[in-house]
Amino acid sequence: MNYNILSVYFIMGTMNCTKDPLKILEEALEAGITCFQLREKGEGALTGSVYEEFARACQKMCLAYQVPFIINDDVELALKLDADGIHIGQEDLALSTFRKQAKGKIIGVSVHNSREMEQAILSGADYVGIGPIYKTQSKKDAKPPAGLHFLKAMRKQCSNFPIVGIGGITEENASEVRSSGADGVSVISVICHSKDIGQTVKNLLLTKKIN
Ligand code: TZP
Ligand code: ICP
Ligand code: MG
Repeated sequence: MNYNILSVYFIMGTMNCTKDPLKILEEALEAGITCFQLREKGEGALTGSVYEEFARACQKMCLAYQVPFIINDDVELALKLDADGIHIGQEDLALSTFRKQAKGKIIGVSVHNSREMEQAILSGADYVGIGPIYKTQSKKDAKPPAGLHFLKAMRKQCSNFPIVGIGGITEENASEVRSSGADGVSVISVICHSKDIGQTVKNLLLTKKIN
């Protein structure tokens, strides 16, 4: 996997949106997001055929912009739609099982400690998501913010492995996340709730590792 796709990694589900979700996705794609994850999860999440149709609409849009389309948790749908990848948590299906079913797909895993990090790599993950770095409103059951310390430690432990930071990341703090070892920043609310999505995405794309 080319880790440049992690640079500005947008995650969204309909429950994160206060205006048309597909309009939000289109504005974000137009402005240059490098990856998209559909995370239809929590209160008010779509289900059944409405969910599948929404996923297909997101996928079609990502394809038009040649941006990878990743599905959160739902391995079955990812295989059915032939998504570009899947992001799974520790409580989801065993990664090594899915790895065999999903040749060529991008697999991301959320990790919260050194052992999970090692296990994800051994099981064939393509990248890991580390967070929440800062306080987040977007995940009800989020663990307490880990700050930059854990991210720095994981970068030290695995010098080349693709890492994306997540949780409370904004245009203001994205540089320090990159400087702490993340190859990319993963965001929900800063894009979903932006008054000017194009500008927000551009600002995130401009954030750089300092020194
Ligand atoms: N996992 C850890 S934090 C988080 C997820 C899915 C939510 C990130 O959302 P936001 O709005 O960018 O803090
Ligand atoms: N990291 C990423 C990239 N996506 C997620 N859904 C998550 C952590 C929990
Ligand atoms: Mg999960």
